Formats: sequence, structure tokens, C-alpha cells
Amino acid sequence: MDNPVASPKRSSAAGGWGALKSCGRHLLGSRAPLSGARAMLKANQPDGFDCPGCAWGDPEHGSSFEFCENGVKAVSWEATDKRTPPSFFARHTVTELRGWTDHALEGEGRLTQPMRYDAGLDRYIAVPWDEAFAEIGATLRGLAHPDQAEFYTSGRASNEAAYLYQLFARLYGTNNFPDCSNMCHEASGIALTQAIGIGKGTVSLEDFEKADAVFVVGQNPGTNHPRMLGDLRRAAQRGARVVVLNPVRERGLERFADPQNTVEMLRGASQPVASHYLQPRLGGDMAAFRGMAKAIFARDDAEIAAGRPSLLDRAFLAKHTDGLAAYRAAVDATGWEAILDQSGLTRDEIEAMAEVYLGADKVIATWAMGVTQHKHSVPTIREIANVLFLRGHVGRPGAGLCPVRGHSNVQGDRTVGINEKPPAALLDALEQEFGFTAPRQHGHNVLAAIRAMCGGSAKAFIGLGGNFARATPDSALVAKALAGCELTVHIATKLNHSHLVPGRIAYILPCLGRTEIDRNSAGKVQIVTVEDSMSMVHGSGGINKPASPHLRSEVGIIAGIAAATVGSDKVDWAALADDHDRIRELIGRTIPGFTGYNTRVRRPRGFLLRNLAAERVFETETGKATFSDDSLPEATEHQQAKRTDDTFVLQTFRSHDQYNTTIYGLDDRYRGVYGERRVLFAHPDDLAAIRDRLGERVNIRGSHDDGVAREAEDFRLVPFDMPRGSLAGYYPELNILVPLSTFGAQSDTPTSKSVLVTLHAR
Ligand SMILES: Nc1nc2c(c(=O)[nH]1)N[C@H]1C(S)=C(S)[C@@H](COP(=O)(O)OP(=O)(O)OC[C@H]3O[C@@H](n4cnc5c(=O)[nH]c(N)nc54)[C@H](O)[C@@H]3O)O[C@H]1N2
Ligand SMILES: Nc1nc2c(c(=O)[nH]1)N[C@H]1C(S)=C(S)[C@@H](COP(=O)(O)OP(=O)(O)OC[C@H]3O[C@@H](n4cnc5c(=O)[nH]c(N)nc54)[C@H](O)[C@@H]3O)O[C@H]1N2
Ligand SMILES: [Mo]
Repeated sequence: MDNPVASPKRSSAAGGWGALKSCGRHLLGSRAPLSGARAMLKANQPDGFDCPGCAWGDPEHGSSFEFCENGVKAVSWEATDKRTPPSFFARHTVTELRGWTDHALEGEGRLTQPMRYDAGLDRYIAVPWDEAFAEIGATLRGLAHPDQAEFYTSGRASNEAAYLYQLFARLYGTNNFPDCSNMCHEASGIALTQAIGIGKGTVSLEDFEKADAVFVVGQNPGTNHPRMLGDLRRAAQRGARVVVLNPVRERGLERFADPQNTVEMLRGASQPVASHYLQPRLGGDMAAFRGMAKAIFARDDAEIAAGRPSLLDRAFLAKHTDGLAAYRAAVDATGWEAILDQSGLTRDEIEAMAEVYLGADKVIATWAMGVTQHKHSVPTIREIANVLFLRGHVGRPGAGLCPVRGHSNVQGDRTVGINEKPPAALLDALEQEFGFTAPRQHGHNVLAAIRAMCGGSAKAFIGLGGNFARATPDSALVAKALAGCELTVHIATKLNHSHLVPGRIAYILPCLGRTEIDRNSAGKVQIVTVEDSMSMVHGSGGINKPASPHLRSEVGIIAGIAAATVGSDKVDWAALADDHDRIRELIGRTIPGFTGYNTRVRRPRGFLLRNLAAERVFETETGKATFSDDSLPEATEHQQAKRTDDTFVLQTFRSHDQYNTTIYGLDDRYRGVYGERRVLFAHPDDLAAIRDRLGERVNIRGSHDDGVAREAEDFRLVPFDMPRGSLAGYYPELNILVPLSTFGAQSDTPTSKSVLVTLHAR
């Protein structure tokens, strides 16, 4: 095949004019060009709102707004003037709407009024707020036990909303907090807590200006964190090495034209980003880093044998780390054969990575879903940390560990208490402040919540944003579980499929989005706060007129439900909802790091939550940065698939025109796909063989051995530059193939990047 890759304009860079054109289209397509454009100018500015797009940090000296194509889509999608009013629901039954695509449902625009499901009519009907709160409260109070309710959070919720939400659920009596992060960066939080004593990254945006080498692992920033690409590109221009590990050749990581750079735009120029682009097999990153460690140790041994100084940071290792000897033994015990087979890389490639590492004074490693959504994600992230420890790349300028978060406030939500396994100190502080006995028993994460709903032991589902039925694995099963509930409540901006599997009593409660002005009863504008990937906490205030006069803020809705459920003796919910400063005062008194919250958050860039690991204070059991000594997985999915002729490993990733389950459009420009989403990317040789056997379009069948039949129908094969034996396609359409039965060890994260499948004729 002459052109092994899908894109017709493969040589063109990411970003650039294509991005600008796409933005114009999205602003126009949202039918809100003016408010959308005005809103865009205020995104991530000191006096504007936090972009609901991603969690990448904001620059200190960003005088002009940081342009980001996908930020424009996120903002214009919310700032649309299309509406989904009660008359829409009068025209369409829920059964009918279930046949619509995600794109079509959200494309109807913003929800405008609280709606209650009427089973007789099979329609949602408008209902006054107070009635909604009263019935939700009464139903929750009527459950046999508070642990029968699940309180889901999607990571767009503000600190203020999340804090009230966890306070309410704990006063009610449960720690059931399934959270989108359970499907996302859970493994990062766990691995980093074990390794460095805190479940967050250690780098700031400024560190990217100083690094000599950045390893970008399992991440597609061109689509999902476009502003990060600017930082990577500037690093590359300074001469820093950018080493990409990604099975798929992602265009944004190869070349990038900065839409913010006028000269570059006029000249049609673009800059290379990656100095090294390595394409491991799915799930092969632990082996790749283990191989690097082997090469590093070998080089170091040779130096020492030759009487030269060690290449490792011996002072850091001796003073600040624990477990080096056991790690060295584990590395020595790992053979090259397993490393090469699992990683799919050559020894030369791995040694080249080690050379980059050894040649750099300051190294950053970043990662996202390509690393976290496997069975062995926790050991993989520990291995990345191990390698960084060897030359002391934690806790000094220009170096460190950087999990790149997903939702714009997913990190903040966890910081302010969304945690199904709350630390005792948090519960103690809440008990002391509010005078109640907090539940101590650990609650449910996403998988446990699904199991409880399927088994009938959970009977109520409250969703603070998100699209639980589509974001989770085994979509059909989860939809059934939601529909089996006594109560489902969704706090949302737009209609989605989770709303269309109503429980016996079911509500959709429409809220203000982040771009909209939130005024209290005295007319005073309220701000909320969020925390980015670099642990910067800053304010966010909307500028657009609310989509409907009936909308309430998330904080107001949670306060309404809370007052109707647990009463207002211990907490004056109405007063808190009316003045967010009061919520921040409570956060300041109960969550470490937030004293003086109201003052500090009003400074232009907000404030940094102190991260002790970044200062080389490691709050692990031993007080030291801790090496792990795991062996490689016995067999990765690739190795399992190889044992049979026709099994492939499928990863489910995002197109350029989507935000998780929100589908903005049907194009995936950087990968050369237009107007469709039912595509399946494959290596050209695999594709040719499949096509000969089955034709151009195929059905995909799950082949996990758990007794559940799973099939996704009618996908067009698209050739792509990726390893043989791997396939890739879009989430959420393919979630029907992601099994509930496989998940990360320790993290419980669904293995969305290593699904075993076979292909079949249509
Ligand atoms: N525009 C936009 N922005 C977003 C989102 C969005 O949907 N749209 N989602 C937000 C959220 S919640 C999140 S979590 C982030 C997600 O950001 P990403 O993690 O970038 O998201 P994915 O599209 O899942 O991309 C995974 C990348 O990892 C690669 N990969 C897959 N498996 C492996 C593997 O085994 N090893 C390696 N080395 N690479 C692998 C894939 O080829 C792909 O490039 O983005 C956030 N930002
Ligand atoms: N197969 C597969 N599955 C995955 C993943 C994958 O890579 N592959 N990724 C996983 C990841 S990383 C994540 S984070 C999850 C995401 O899971 P979720 O966070 O549950 O899903 P989203 O698609 O982000 O939620 C979209 C909905 O949020 C609502 N919404 C939007 N803005 C607001 C707002 O301001 N307030 C409120 N209250 N609601 C709002 C809208 O109604 C919209 O329909 O999915 C996970 N699922
Ligand atoms: Mo995420």
C-alpha cells in the first residue's frame, strides 16, 4: 500500500490554520459567535473563567489569551444559543431519544428547566425546583441505609460544588463517591502516593522552560491538552529533547504550528516537537522503562569500573530514597527478551532513550491515559518514577513527575474531599467543624458502584455532571443498572444518554456552566475555584448571560438537595449557596493548604498548593522516595493475543472533535478521518489481511473470557502508522466492548487501552 497512513495531508502540522479554521466553524456552528468569541477572550484570564477544556496550567506572563482550538470548542459548545426546553421533551419520548447519537442529543443545546420523568407518558415533564428537591430528599431519606446511594462526580465540578457535595453525602451518611478519576488518573494518584508520598505531580509550568528532556508517555496533547503542545514546542526550540512513547503516530506530537505565533502562521511554518518518536505496543511502557533502567545501570557500571564517577545521583539516592538495592535486583532479574517482546521496541531504541536520559541534567516525565488504563498501570507509573529517581529528577527545577490530568478540576475535586477512602484527618476535621459523626467505612468507587447497582444493593444514583452510562465499561449493563434504581438524579448542562435510562423516580436538574454569570440574591457576582494539573488554585467567574433564567448553580442545586435531605441544623445550606466566600472559609478551616483562601484566590494567578515532594520532603512510610521492585506483567494483552491467530488488542481513545462523551463533530482532522466515527485504525499489513478475509467493514467482538458476549457492529478499517496486532477506535462508541471484569490492579480503572477483540464479517 503506497500511503500507509490515513491523512491525505500528512506532512502538514498540527495547530496552524487548520485549527483557526476549525475554531471559526465551531463558534459559528454553536450559533453563538459573539458570546462565544467574547467568552474565548476571557478563558484562563485572571478576571475570566477557567477553560472547561483541560487541566493544563496557565502561564504567568500570558498577556494575550492562550489560544486553543479545543478550548474554543468546549467554550462555544457551552455558550451555544440552542436550547433543550420542556417543549423538546414534549415532542420526544425517552424511548425515541435513546435512539439518538451522543452528538445529536447534546447538539440540541442547553437544558433550561428542571425535569421529572413521567413513566406513563415516557417523557420528561418540567417541574418546579422545590418539588424536585422535596421528592429527592424524601426518597433519599426513605432508603434503608445511606450506603444505598451513589454520589458520582465528574471532574468539571468546582471546588465549592465538590466540597458541598461531599459534606452533604457524609452528613447523609455515606462515603460512596464514584468519581470520573476512577476511570482516569486513579493509578497515578496511587502510584505517586506510594512513590513520593503525594498523589499529584511535582512540576510547575516553569519547569518546562528549564527541562533538557521531556518524556511524553501515552498521551495525545495535540488533541487533549493543546496548550501543553506550546510548552513542548518551546522546549524543543530551546534544544530540549522531547521523547514520545506512543504506539500511534500522533501528528501533533510530530510537528506543531503555534496559532499564537503570527510570524509562524504567516509563513506557514511549523516546528518539530518530538526528537524521538517510539512506538511501543499497547501496555508496553513498563517494559520500555525497565529496559531504560537496564541500559542506565549497565552504563553506570561501566563508568565505575573505569574509575570514573557514577552517572547516578548518588547523594540523592542515599539521602532521599529507599529500596534501590531491591529495585536493582528486580532490574537485573528482568531479561531483555521479555522487555523487547512486551515493549515491541528494539534494544537500540531503548538504549537511545537511556542516552537521552543520561545526557540531560533535568528530566520531566508526563503521562496520561495511555499509561493509566491498563491492568499494570500502577507498576508502570512506579517504574517511571524509579527511573527518574536514579538521577534525582524529583524535587528540583526543570525536573519531575507530571501526570497530565483530564477534566479541568478533577484534581481539585479530590483535594476538597471527593474520596471514597477518606483519610481519617479529613473526617476528623469535618466532624469537628460541623459537629456530626462522619461515616468511617470506605465507600464505592466507580466499579463498586456499578456492582452495587447491578446487584440491587444500591438504589439511588446522583450525578454531579458527567455521563455515567456512556463513560463506563459494558455500557449496556450499566444502563440497565441505572434504570433499575429507585432514584436517578443528573445535574447537567446538556442532555445525554445517562439521562435516558431513568430510575423509578428520575430528575434532570439543569445548572449554570462555567462561562455564565452567577449572581446571588443580592446581585453580587459569585466566583468558583479550580485546581489545575500543576496544583495551582485559581478563581473562575463567568461572563455570559445564563442560558435560561431557571438555571441554578451547581452549588445552589446541591444545597437545595442537601437541605431537603439532611435539614439545615448543622449546615446553613442556603447561606452557603448564596455566598461562595463562606464555602471557601469552611474549606480553609477543614482542608489543609487553604488558609486565607478568599484572599489568595483573588490574586491574578491564584496560588500554589504546597507539594512537599517538590521540595524533597517525601511523606511516605519511610519518609523517603520509594523505589518499587515489581516484575513485569506475566503476559501483556499483546502477548496473550499473539497466542491465537486472530485476536487483536484494541485501545479506545479520543478523536479531535470530542470531549469525552461529548461529541462536537465527526472529524478527527489530525488522523485524517472526516464525517464518521465508526472507524477502526489498524497497521496497513494487518488491515490488508483483514480486508482480504472480511471486507472493508467489520464487526468487533470482545474476547475476554468472562462469559459476557460483546459486539460492536459495522466499523470501517482505516490504515494507520501503529504496531501490528494493535487496533484503535473511539470512546464512547466502543465502551460496549470494554469489560467490567478487567481493571487495573490496585486502581480498579477499566482497561480501556487494552481490550482483547476478534474481528468478524458483517
Ligand atoms: N479536546 C479534548 N480534551 C480533553 C479530553 C477530550 O476528550 N477532548 N478529555 C480530557 C480527559 S478527561 C482526559 S483524561 C485527557 C485524556 O488525554 P489523553 O490521555 O491524551 O487521551 P486519549 O485520547 O485517551 O489518548 C491516549 C493516547 O495514549 C496513546 N496510548 C494508548 N495506549 C497506550 C499505551 O499502552 N502506551 C502508550 N505509550 N501510549 C498509549 C494513544 O495512542 C493516544 O495517543 O484529556 C482531557 N482533555
Ligand atoms: N473506553 C473508554 N472509556 C473511558 C475513557 C477512555 O479513554 N476510554 N476515559 C475515561 C475518562 S479519562 C474519563 S475522565 C471519563 C469521563 O466521564 P464523565 O466525566 O462522566 O463524562 P463527560 O463526557 O465528561 O460528561 C459529559 C456531560 O457532562 C455534563 N456537563 C458538561 N458541563 C457541565 C457542567 O459544567 N456542570 C455539570 N453539572 N455538568 C456538565 C453534560 O451534561 C455532558 O453531557 O470517561 C472514562 N471512560
Ligand atoms: Mo479523564
